[in-house]
Amino acid sequence: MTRVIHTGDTHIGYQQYHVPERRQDFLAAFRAVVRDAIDDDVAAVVHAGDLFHDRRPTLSDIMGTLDILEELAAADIPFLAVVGNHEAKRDAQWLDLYASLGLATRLGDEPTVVGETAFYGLDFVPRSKRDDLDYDFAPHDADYAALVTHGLFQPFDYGDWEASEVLSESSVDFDALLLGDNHKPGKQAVEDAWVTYCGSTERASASEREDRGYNIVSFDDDVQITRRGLETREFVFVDVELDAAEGLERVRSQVGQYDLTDAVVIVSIDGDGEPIAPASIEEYALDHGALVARVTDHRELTADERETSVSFADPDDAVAERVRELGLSGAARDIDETVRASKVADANVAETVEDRVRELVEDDPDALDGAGSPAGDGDTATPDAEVTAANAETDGGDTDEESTAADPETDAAAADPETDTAGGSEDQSLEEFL
Ligand SMILES: [Mn+2]
Repeated sequence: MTRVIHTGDTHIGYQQYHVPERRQDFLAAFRAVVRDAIDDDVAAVVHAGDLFHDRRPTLSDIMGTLDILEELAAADIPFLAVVGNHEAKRDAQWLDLYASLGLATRLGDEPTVVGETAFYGLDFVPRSKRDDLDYDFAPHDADYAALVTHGLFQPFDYGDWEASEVLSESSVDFDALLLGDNHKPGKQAVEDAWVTYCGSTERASASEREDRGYNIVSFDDDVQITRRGLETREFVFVDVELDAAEGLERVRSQVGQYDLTDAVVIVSIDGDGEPIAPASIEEYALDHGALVARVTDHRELTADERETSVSFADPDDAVAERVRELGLSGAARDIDETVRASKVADANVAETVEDRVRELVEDDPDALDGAGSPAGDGDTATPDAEVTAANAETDGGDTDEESTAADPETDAAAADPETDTAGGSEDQSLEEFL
């Protein structure tokens, strides 16, 4: 029997909502997983990509991660990992740095055998490169085999690649696909194998409402996958449906029913009622101890936008999907975020953006190139719906999310396939954002 932790989408370095506490949270979640692995004495920690939120993590995030991996190594538990779309660099990967220090194994087409199981890896593959894959994995003589990879696979939501294709094309018979990229956990049986997402370990978007955690995978006669939860930052979701005569007081009293201490408070207003300044709710939440508060007033949408936007269960999901299609570079999203950041006063936005662009281009002349697959080809959402999703975000969306891609100028500059002159996309395969 071989029992491992399957985790991924850790997104270390993500300073969500522009607060340092959130940045710490993402690192802390990784530490919690590793400590569980040590307490539980599992055979390995298998990481399915997006250890880092972007391909240029800060030194403190690199060091923090190093500390955690050292703890794991001291307990003699191997860390087996692949590279996700967020963190992928052109040539060497951060993972190689940890591997060179003996703290990680970068999985590939040769088996890494732990206990009775052979683990293989496939880094995130942009859509444009998938036809070139040979699915040629070296043989093994272990009892079980698992492939670890990062991408959006059918039969799960947003899947743009069939898990069954990977399983049937591969030269090795896999008992399990251990996946990252979709932050929502799940498992399904496909072609006699288990295909499973472990989910993210901290909420990288307000659409990730469910509790966070990771998978425990046991290879023993058959493959068994169970979930274990993680203690993460409290998120308080308040959805208020207002009647015609209701307004601010009603929303406040709804929000006031929760313990907001140190929480991220996400308020969503719908229905009728009086106009409400989101800032007044946000202030109220902060006064009651919230770390961050964000208010989305869906009533601001026009009738047309409402009609189309109902095709999405959650505007965050729709925007996330759209951003993936756009293939915005990390730099473009970074600038977009600066423009929307509540902490940058409007008067300073132009200067801040100019500084940021200069920094980015000095650092990497290709920083503003789009990433990979051109928008729109063969995708599921209709163009109308995409546009509406973007508008919805502009009008009332959770504008602090990294996924806000609604600014038309940003879109045009970053999404135009012609600007992608790099000839490939693995250098910044930030197809994003799941
Ligand atoms: Mn991710």
